[in-house]
Amino acid sequence: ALRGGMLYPRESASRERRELDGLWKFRADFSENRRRGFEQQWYRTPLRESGPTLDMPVPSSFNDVGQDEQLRSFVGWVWYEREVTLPQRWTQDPGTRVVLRIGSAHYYAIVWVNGVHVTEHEGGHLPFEVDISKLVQTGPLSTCRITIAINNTLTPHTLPPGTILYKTDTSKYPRGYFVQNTNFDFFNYAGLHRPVLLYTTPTTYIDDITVITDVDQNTGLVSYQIDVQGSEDFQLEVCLLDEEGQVVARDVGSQGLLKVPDAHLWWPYLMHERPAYLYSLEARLTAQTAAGSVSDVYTLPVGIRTVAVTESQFLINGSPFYFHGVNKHEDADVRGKGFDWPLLVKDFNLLLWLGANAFRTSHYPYAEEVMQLCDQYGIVVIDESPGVGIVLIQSYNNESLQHHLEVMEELVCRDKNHPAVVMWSVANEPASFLKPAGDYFKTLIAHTKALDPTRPVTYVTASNYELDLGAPYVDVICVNSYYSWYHDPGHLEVIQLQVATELENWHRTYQKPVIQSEYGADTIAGFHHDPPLMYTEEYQKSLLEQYHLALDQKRKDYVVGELIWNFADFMTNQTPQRVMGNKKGIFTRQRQPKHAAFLLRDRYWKLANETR
Ligand code: BDP
Repeated sequence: ALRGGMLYPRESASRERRELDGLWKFRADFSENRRRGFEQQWYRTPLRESGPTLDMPVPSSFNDVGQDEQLRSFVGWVWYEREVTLPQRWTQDPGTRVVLRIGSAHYYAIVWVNGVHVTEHEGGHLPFEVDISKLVQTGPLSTCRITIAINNTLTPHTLPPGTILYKTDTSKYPRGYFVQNTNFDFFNYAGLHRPVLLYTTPTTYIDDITVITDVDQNTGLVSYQIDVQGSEDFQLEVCLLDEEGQVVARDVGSQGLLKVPDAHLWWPYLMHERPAYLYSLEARLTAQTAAGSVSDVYTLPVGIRTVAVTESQFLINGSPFYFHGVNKHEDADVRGKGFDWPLLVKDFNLLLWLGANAFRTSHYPYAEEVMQLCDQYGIVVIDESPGVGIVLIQSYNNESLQHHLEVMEELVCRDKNHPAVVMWSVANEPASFLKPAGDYFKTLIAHTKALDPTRPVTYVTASNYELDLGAPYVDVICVNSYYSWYHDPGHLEVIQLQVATELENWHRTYQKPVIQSEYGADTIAGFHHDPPLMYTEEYQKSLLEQYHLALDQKRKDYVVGELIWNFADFMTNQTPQRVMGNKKGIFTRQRQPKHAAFLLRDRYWKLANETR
């Protein structure tokens, strides 16, 4: 649960940051009940004192860096530890606040500093942080030991949900044997997936900033609200700077409205000759404290744009926007879901090469650094929660709902200021035909809209349009379908009719814009056959072509987007349906194009030129 804001830690005249990426000490707790680490209090002394440790890179999943299959598929508690020496100005100055921030830890995390429990967090895809000043500012020590225990177990009430299946037949399985089941196909990678860092602020500090933008004729309107912690007696000065560094508007106080005449709007990639224009909102806090005057400075990138939805259109800055892009995963060889700069830049270069103007963060929030690049490049984002695989009736109870509401709070808090984010998706392919789904999604969507009244909310459905109980509450209908793959496999000739009928049914029933939010075919790079057969590059290409013919019939009316499943091949659980992962990528897992990538590239650039 959230206490306060979740501003991205940026350096400024008043703030420093210290990355803790690199090698950490690591141990998986293989004891039968997985609780030896707690019984023996592995956090009290250095981890090596209670047994052997491995070197573990951070950020990375722990699963694929080693040679041990037991560790690759481990379910339970793993322990990370790292020592850090802090500069004196952090440990000696009582006016400095030292914060430990963990970009993500999948799934449940407990954190100790020098053996003292400091925080816990549930959920694998959102950051959490804790003020550790008191611990590092007592005593002569300038070194501190950070211990993080992480449990990747998924239950019907986690997000995403899962089930632990105990296999009790001792003629077939060893005593205590269990497996983790999930209702999504991507591999449940775990560990410290995103940067871990320490940063400082003054003890009176800017805790949160919320920006909402609007446009009136040629004037950009930026209304802001700033939350301050640590003192009641303060002044705030706010400036908005353009890309040349010129101040274009200023105001004072915790709330205000900045007016920018002749504003450069934030436009999506390919929609304007100057897309993704970002202003900088510079907030300066001055406070009077017992120790004298303190100041804190924080700079937030701001894109001025509007988002709106009609019965048949998705509007950005009042112009119809057509999503032509991809669904992604955070996934790569060796590092699993670990954040990686070269991979991130490669993926963005591929998106630009494709002419993709959008993606959905299927099926969980992505790293903050990803969202920042979307703002900078003008790539539009449907920001999805980890609500994937909600199919069990138990997952519709109050415990699950409460957690889902909290996750939406954390997600909106983290991503609310990104101009690239144009819509929230609260779930993917839930069993939305189950009776409790109606109330569940009604509450969840209303809550999300209360948290952020400025963006539309959706979830992605694969239910039948007549049976879907949540669809009345969404702003945009997002539909996944796998015609000629899971349905009528091998029969490309039925796609056009089935896609056109389905899109039409959804729109006629709900009078809302529709996005084809997934479609695709598993394709093993290098497999060829003509006429096309399933799993060949020719089949993927033909399947896409058939979908495109149907989409072209409807996109002038109410279809507002198409997102291919998937950008790249990705790792899955081992099942008889998957050959070393899901192969529906238009790029391989190593980010090399299959034939279909060239087809999509032609199409996306053509679509871009039509709407420009
Ligand atoms: C869809 C899911 C997606 C899967 C895909 C598939 O939304 O996560 O990877 O099917 O089976 O239903 O390829």
